[in-house]
Amino acid sequence: MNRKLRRLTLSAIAAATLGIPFASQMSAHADEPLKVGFLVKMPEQAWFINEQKAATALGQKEKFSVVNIGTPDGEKVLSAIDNLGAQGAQGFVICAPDVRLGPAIQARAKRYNMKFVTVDDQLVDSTGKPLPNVPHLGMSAFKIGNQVGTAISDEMKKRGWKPEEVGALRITDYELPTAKQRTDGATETLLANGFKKENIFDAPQKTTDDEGGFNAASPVLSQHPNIKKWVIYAINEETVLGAVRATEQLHIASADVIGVGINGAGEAFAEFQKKEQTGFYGTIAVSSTNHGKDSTQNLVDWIKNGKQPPADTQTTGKLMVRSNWQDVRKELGI
Ligand code: FCA
Repeated sequence: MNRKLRRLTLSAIAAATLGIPFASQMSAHADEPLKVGFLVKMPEQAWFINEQKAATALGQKEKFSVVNIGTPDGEKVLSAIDNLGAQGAQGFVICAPDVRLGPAIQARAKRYNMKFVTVDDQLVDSTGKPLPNVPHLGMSAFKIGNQVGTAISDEMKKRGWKPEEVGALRITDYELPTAKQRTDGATETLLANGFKKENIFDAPQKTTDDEGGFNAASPVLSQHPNIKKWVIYAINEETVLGAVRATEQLHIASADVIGVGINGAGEAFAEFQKKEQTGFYGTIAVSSTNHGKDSTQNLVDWIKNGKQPPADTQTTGKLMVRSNWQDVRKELGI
């Protein structure tokens, strides 16, 4: 057989394999150890690196393998599921790049008879409601937002700032429910502590990372040169750090900025280790280790023992600042 023809035949076999019924496909991998996927929307973000690391470590301990995949867009998500299906994986944990991919992800998982659970960002159906029957593990977003608001209010009081002289940069992502809940929680607490509603300025972000924070913050800060003191909050610390960089570029003194993030991962640690305190005051740290480990454990128990995971697990956080970051890190096992 010439080489070209042989390649064609091989790809025809591969195509046919994908089409064969689940039962025979499963049995073809029946004697192999359990394999699951861990798919994340931003594989370069410290939070997600740590989640995947924790999933892999659990697999090593409990003798199953974890395939870590970065899936920054919808097409990559679907091809990752195809890829896992072809490898005989029996399920996956996912933090999707867009929660509206819910029905598409569900349909594709069904094709390979795979179970899946969501972590961090809960998938929604076509009406925007949480996708039913998909177990989820994520932050108690609103409450953690409240903690952000408390941290900012306390620090404002400590610095003796008067509410009328302070602006809030609220970086928003209203298409992602967990993001909206987090910023809504922070806003609620700020207002309850006397923050002026008319001094809160929205800065919608396109991506939930540093760049997204920087790009969202810059024009809003420039539009309000009369405001000399700023507080900053958002879905996560990466976004807040991006916004803090924007204040630095506009020469706003770090003593006049109180940025509080959420996550407690590598970038915050690096910021706390800088010689001088920046406008990044702190972050509500949540255990990414537990998010990775527990979501994977839920999935594996479901596959192995048919034990349906809890529908919605909500985790808590703790304020991490320059003076306590190492202790909190240890405490949360991050
Ligand atoms: C979202 C954010 C991440 C992290 C996670 C728990 O996915 O984008 O940075 O906060 O929730």
